[in-house]
Amino acid sequence: MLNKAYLSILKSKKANKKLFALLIDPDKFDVSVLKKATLSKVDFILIGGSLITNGNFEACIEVIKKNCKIPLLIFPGNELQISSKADGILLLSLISGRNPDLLIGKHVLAAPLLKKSKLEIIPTGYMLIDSGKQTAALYMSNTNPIPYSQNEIAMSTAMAGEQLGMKMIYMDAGSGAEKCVSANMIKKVKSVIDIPLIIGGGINSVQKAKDACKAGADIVVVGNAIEKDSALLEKIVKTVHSF
Ligand code: 1GP
Repeated sequence: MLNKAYLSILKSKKANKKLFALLIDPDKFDVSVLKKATLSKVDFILIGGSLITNGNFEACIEVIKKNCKIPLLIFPGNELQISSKADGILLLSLISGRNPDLLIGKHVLAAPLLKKSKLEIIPTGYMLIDSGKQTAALYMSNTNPIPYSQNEIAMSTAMAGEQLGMKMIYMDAGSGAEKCVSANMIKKVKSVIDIPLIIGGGINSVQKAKDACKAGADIVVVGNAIEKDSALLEKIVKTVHSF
């Protein structure tokens, strides 16, 4: 297990270079996005979903690996979403919630498989932030999110994640969120951790990507908005990279 992806993230963070990750939901995968992702210089592709119904996770990974060279990291919705064909996995522990299965239970089930795989494992403290509506991630995880304006709770949770040895913190308002994680919360969390900070959920415009970067995101994740309008991809990546 090499730390290639994580080392490149650390290197970018040190150089103050923001990164962009495109989230692909296997249920809504359109192969044409891969060419656009390569041309736009997307830094990472994340693959996964809270619930996959039609899409074939494994087949989707094969198609991505065959058609582009962008590092592919699994963003697992559950323990079934593991494949050695990807480059790595964000090993998420849902530290904003109090569901033991998502803090450690599923990890125990997945551990032997992960051990056998050659996947780069990046332990990631995953925090769901309230966005004003019930998201798939919230419902499926059976947890409460951190309230939208409770910056202190978010700060303490992120600090605890870092102290527990997580390599990154991912603050997520949930796919298609109406309200993104607030700039204020991003700024506050950023001020108390040294590990890379990933921000996602509801980023559907250049301005929102800019706001997340300005507030302190090291990596910006967009999924939904690109599924709806792939022309946005180039503009958002350019904005993130120009920071
Ligand atoms: C969801 O953070 C990701 O877990 C991306 O959210 O699909 O709203 O871009 P969007």
